[in-house]
Amino acid sequence: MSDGSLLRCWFFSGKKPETETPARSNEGVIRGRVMGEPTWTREKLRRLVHREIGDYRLIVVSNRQPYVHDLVGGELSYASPAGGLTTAIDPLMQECGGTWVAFGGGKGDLYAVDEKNRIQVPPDDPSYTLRLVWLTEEEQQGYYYGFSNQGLWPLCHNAFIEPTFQTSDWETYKSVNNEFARQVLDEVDGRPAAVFTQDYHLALLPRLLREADPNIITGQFWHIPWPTYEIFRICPWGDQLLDGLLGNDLLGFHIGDHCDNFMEAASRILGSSVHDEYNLVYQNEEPTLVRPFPISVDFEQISQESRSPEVTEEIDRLTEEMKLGGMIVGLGIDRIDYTKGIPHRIRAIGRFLEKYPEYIGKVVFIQAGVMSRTDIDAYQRLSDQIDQELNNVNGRFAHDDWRPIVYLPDDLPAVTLAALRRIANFCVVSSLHDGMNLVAKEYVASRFDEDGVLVLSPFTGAASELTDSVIVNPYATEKFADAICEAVEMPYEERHGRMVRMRSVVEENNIYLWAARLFVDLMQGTRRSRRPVRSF
Ligand code: GDG
Repeated sequence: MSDGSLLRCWFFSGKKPETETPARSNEGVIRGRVMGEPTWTREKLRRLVHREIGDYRLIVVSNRQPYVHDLVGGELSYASPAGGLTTAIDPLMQECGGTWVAFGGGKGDLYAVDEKNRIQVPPDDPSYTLRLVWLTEEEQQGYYYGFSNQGLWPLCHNAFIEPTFQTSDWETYKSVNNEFARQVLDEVDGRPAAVFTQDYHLALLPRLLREADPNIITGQFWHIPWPTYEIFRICPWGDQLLDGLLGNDLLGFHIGDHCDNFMEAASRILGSSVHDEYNLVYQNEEPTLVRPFPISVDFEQISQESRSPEVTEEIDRLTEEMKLGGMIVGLGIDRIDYTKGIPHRIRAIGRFLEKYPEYIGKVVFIQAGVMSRTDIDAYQRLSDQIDQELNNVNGRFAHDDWRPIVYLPDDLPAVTLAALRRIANFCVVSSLHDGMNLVAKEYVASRFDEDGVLVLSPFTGAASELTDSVIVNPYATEKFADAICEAVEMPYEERHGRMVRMRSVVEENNIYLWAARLFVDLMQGTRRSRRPVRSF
């Protein structure tokens, strides 16, 4: 069976569990698995891409670049920004080659690129081209901080932060999307190309590309949820966003609910024809295939790195410095964002200690996470709120040199994050709403020892797959406190059984399977179906 036909055998319902504590079974996720087939690897993906891509060039476009250059004292250095997008797409590009077009936001970027604004990356072992787009301060404010992150981000997440829609931000968003289109078209240069756009910053790009060059194959992955029609319709320019996205041959979301919400919005706002048995939306008589592709992590790499001597040394260092010896350790790792439910988590830990005082002095919760979007008021308010909740819980329970919660709001190196994942007896992901959440999958992938408990919000895409986690509503503080207690007290046999099953899910549904499914649908499904169809 060829890789392509094997992929088409896959079916992923993508539906969220209907109850808070779904049946502990992975059947829905691993349905379609062909027993005995090896899991997807970089090498297998590379072969698939080379076979499918033919003469087409692969171009990835995103706001954020995977390697940001800094300039300190005349010295250039680089770092990979924290965030799910880089984690997911960089390994894919490393295998496939091609060009990644992104905003050059680093202080050292201008010095790192050549005269065509290109640089080969990864810096220590180059395998693909990064082409940078320059934006003025004003453009960044309007397009990134404004329309994308104060409009679309809260619009798409049920976190009860009101979206703000400013006409000037929208105008800037449009002009920046045009600038990205100009740069991508320059990169394509009339040759056959498949352009794979990432996320909500570039919703207008596919339509602009299709209008300029109808031969370009266009695909996009929307990394965040798509809201219900009732919520989406408050966006004053929703029709234009939908039309922009329907310039794609293929549009991917993490789960089926988000696809359904998108198709409903297209039908009710634009009057597009929706053929939902085939997940097709027709706009201007041209089809867009709308499908769930649950994103994942490089299971094998994370699992391997987790066993490395560097990680073991780091575990020793952290255990000594943070006095973790003999403690039950809990862990949270997040980009500090109001969608991640961090204050809710801290409150639940406080309630857990109140309800189960026998754990005072015995449990330490480490909250790691990098600050993001600090220029936006809602993020500053979140930071204050986290400080308040922390002071409250630590103030009430700390004694001698023990504190229940240790907060590390830094961009921690990968080795430290890996060590924390191995130290942690349990990991808490309490998002109020999250497209997928890679932290949950990274925790599972790290636990080669097949131990550890994942406490997971049902409002993450990951909850559809990781049904062996302890699933708990982050708003239900009482139940959340009990879930923490359940994680702390879970017997080894049960922890082990659950972790083995979750590892098998993440190992199967890894980042390479995600990329392979997307790629096959992009190159085969859509190229053939790009025929005008009048009506159903
Ligand atoms: C969006 C969607 C979707 C976290 N703190 C540090 C750090 N991280 C890394 C984690 C993980 C990544 O950042 C966060 O990924 P998430 O998936 O949790 O979240 P978003 O950034 O919101 O990503 C999300 C994702 O896109 C992919 O489609 O899953 O739903 O919102 O890899 O480990 N990394 C470093 N230092 C930190 O302090 N280096």
